[in-house]
Amino acid sequence: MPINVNDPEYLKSEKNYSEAKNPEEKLISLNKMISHAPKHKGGENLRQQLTQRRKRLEELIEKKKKKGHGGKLGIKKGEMQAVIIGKTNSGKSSLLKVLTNAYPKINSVPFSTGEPFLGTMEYENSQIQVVEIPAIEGEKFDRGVVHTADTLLLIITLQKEIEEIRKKLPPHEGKEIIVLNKSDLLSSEEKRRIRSQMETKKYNFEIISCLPYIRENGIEELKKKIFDSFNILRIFTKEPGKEKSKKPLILPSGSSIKDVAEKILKGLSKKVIETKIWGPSSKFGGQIVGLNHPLKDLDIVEFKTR
Ligand SMILES: Nc1nc2c(ncn2[C@@H]2O[C@H](COP(=O)(O)OP(=O)(O)O)[C@@H](O)[C@H]2O)c(=O)[nH]1
Ligand SMILES: [Mg+2]
Repeated sequence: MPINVNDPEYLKSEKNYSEAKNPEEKLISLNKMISHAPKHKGGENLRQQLTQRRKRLEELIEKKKKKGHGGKLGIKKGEMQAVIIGKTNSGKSSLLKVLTNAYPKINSVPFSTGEPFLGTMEYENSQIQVVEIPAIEGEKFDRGVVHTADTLLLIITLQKEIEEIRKKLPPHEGKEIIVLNKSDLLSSEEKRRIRSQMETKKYNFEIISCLPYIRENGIEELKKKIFDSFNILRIFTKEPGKEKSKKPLILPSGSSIKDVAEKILKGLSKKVIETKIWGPSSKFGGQIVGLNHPLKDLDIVEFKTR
């Protein structure tokens, strides 16, 4: 019996899955479908079908790689990726530069960005990948990167550009953040008016300037919005009697102890005999919990294995 799923996130991913142009894009949407599939007993069949489909897709991608075609030289997607999308001269390269360690070309020649540029934004102990892609009006606008990104930064200088950009976007899973750039060219009165209009429209937005020496340029606020948009958990692990790991594991929100175990013990969560937890999801430090215990951001997990 097929069951009826009405989770909006699931339906959105299902639609994106059917519209995806290649196996790599399909896999990303399928993974989202799996994470939003009903967890109860009635959804068991569906979950099984989806994971079987995932296995076939992964095999297909593997085969394609071996044959050596389809492996379009490009960017290996990190766990948290934001893509900068906008018109020519809106300040895409400048934004990449202020957010990350990248040194893209910056000038006012139209369509100067012909290839994607990549930078890493360090934020709260995590690395976030930021990609600048060619302008939306040009031929090199890269729909593939937009389709798979976790977060879309729509960079504009005028509010009407929001709809112009949205019209050109392929189906995507990522959340949108609207970034109004060049605010240094606006008076405080104009800024206040724009802010209140964007608030009325319930946009997720930030008003910024990429110029150096502008005070209250909105960049720190934007970094926080980007980080918050990923919906992830940072989980530290430790071995009995030792310090916690320096770098956290990154897991989707809603993950449980079992997901951590699968990730670090490579599918051997059956080996775990006892789990202790410290941090936001624990009642007290060192609490013993089961594999289904739901995690919170910045938890520390210790496994005793056989
Ligand atoms: N006044 C002002 N100019 C900016 C700002 N950000 C970028 N620019 C200028 O806009 C032009 C285009 O910038 P660029 O980053 O190359 O835009 P791109 O074509 O979207 O990559 C350059 O002359 C930048 O110096 C800003 O916040 N304020
Ligand atoms: Mg550029």
